[in-house]
Amino acid sequence: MAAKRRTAASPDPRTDCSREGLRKAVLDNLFYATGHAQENAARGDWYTAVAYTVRDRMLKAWVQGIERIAADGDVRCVAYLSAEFLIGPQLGANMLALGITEPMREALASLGQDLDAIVFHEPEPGLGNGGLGRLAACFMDSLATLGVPAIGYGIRYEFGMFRQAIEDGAQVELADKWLRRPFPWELPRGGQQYEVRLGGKTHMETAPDGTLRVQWTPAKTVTACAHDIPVVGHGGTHCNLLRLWRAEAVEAFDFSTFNAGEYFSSVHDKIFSETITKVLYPNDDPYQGKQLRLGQQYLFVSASLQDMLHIHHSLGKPLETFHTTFAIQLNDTHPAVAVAELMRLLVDVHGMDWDTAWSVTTQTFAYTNHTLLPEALEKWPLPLFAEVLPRHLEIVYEINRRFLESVTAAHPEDPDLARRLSLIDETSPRFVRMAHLATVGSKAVNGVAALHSELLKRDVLGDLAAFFPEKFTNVTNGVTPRRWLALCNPALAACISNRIGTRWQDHFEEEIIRLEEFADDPDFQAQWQAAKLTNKQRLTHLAKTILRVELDPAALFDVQVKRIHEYKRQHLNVLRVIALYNRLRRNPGMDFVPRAVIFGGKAAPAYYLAKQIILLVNRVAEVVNTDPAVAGRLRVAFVPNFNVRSGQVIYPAADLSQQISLAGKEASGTGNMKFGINGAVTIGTLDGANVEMRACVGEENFFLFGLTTDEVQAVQRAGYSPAAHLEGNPELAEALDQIRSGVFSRGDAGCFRPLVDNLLHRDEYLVLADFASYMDCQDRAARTYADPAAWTRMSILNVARLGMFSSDRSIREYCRNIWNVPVE
Ligand code: GPQ
Repeated sequence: MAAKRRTAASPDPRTDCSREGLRKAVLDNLFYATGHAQENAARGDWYTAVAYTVRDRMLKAWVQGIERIAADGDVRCVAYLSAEFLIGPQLGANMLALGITEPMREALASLGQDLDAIVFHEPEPGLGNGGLGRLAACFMDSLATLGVPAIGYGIRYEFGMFRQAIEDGAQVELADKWLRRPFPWELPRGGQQYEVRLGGKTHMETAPDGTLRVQWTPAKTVTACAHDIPVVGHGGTHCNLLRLWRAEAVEAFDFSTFNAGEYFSSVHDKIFSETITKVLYPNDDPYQGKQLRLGQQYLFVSASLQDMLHIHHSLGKPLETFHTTFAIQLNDTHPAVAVAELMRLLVDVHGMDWDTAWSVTTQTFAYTNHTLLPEALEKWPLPLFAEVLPRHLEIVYEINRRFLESVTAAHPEDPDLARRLSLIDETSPRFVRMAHLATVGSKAVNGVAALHSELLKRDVLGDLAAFFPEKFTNVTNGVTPRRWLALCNPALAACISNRIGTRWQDHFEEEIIRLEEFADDPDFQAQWQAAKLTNKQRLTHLAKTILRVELDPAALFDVQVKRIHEYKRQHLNVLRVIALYNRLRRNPGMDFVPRAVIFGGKAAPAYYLAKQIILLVNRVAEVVNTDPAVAGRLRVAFVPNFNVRSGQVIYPAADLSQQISLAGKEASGTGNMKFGINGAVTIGTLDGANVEMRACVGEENFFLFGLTTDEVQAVQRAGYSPAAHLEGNPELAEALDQIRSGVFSRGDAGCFRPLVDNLLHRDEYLVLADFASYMDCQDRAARTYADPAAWTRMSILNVARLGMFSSDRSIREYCRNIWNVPVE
């Protein structure tokens, strides 16, 4: 009663969301959390004060969320295991979820501060490479919004994705010290620490009850320490948890060596331990067999499973029912060692018999595959695996022995099948096949777009799919409409909400389709165009300040931002820019729709050809942007350090979205969806989720080009000859010749030789084969753009019809078809 009276009289200063309440709280935090008076506070201090103010308003839901997971054993909790969570800046998204953006803006304005500048100040936690890590973040947002209890388990890298600088046109990698200032969104959890063992040997020992048990004597033990980040759902009522592990030495010093005066070697172990979570491996698709990487994977998997067992135990439920407490999703094979680790914990540590443990394990896990590139399937050399995880290799062998027995029994007619399905690749050198371990240990396996899931079953995991047909399924990716429309595109969001209200933010699929009826409404079209123009001006400003490139907001903004990879074919895009440039030079008076061609993306530091592509884009930009013959009608810009933050400016400004990977190579793509829901029209191949997007928006609202997957396979079977495509295509021959002869390398004829030779003699991703069709399609796009009403209609219909690409829809499908978790 007393508490109630107090609330009515004076609201709790930690939860008050009124303008005045926020103003007071920000000032309070500014003084007590940063130690600065208002007059002396720098932008970073204001950021910290605002962040703490917002965090305070999340804590109640956060504590309730954790309690719900720890106390309610009846609802299965989703554990999303991922080596990457590319969560992006937190402040803006959290204010949006709580619905306090506008009162906070006013509160800060009354203090002479600009909210947007403060939001922009936040360092980005770059804890992921690209699509896979960002998908995990979108899924966490949707889980919280749908009120599904979930924990995201991952790694707290001290150095996230490198910062990309462009020096003289080339990529330079700089360390990303994102923790230079304390990260206000995390809470270190001293109580959640687990020991993780590495290396050493195993032997048999007789347990007190007389049974034989395997004992693992590790070479090293490290401590995994939890750092929790809240993930608040839209509306602010439900909050989940991202739990990231940091490695620490068990003992900071080895006191015996320390006492002997060996100061440096005594610190050695501490350094080794902390190295494990020091840095994110910056590769997106192809795997790299590095020992430290296996150590990272095992550390976060082991700590997460120990944590889940601890939670399960505290609910008082028997161990055999572990799978009723948790549904564990393996985000690609990076956490697949979890299958062996759960078996070890159940059998070796808790004394469960093998069959029961296997039944629990295979009811607990599900596995998502994210690639069609065979070279990207993770496989660990046996000697390396044995050195880091000797006990797990024995467990993998035992799983495999039993599995292959069942294979041979079921298919005596196919004596080679066991070799193909085995968890061990027996070719020399021998490997552990992580995708096989994940599949055998899971009750469901899914691809991330309809085409991808079909190709997985047909090709990449064909034998496994034939053996376990009931396990294989599809869940098409999605993106959160909160961050990727409401937050990043306030202009378009307002335009949409003025017509259909704001319910689309958390009921995207149901509501956004209502825009369809306004597609031809001239008023609505005018508002739509005005919003796009605002966003193009925002990007123009960014390009001017960081690149000193002048873009014309009236030009067609034609954008390709994503990791740089040959299969994504940024070089196809550059070849077309060169061809357009040549047309303009030859015929300056031609009718030409002005274009701003914008690129962005990071190359893996060791990926030579990808780095050549970045250099080529920048060298072409240098020539095109300074040629008076072009007179600004064609501009090229490479935006450095593409990340979530810059994506939030780039996606909303695009007119045309380039999704031009070779058919059959991109598992899904999610940038395609982010562009689409921001009103860009797609030019693309029938690859990944493009196929479903085109089906949704209608073929007349999508610019399609290129070979289909089946045609690609036919071309490759027949023996592909790239040079043959030069003959009928002088524009293509000219462009390649110019690159080779030094037109775009300041006269240095050798500069792009590796790239050009590769295209002429190998061209694994059929760039030359698709060039002509791409050029034609680009011409069609330009002609359509010249008719603003027709283009705007397409743009509106794209947004209206892309409702299914909300990650809320993906998460509902996971809940119903894979996790068996109730969802609205
Ligand atoms: N993807 Cl295997 C990554 O970002 N990293 C990886 O290691 C692998 C896949 C991407 C994939 O290339 C895209 O097509 C998907 O849209 C994305 O994962 C999310 O599923």
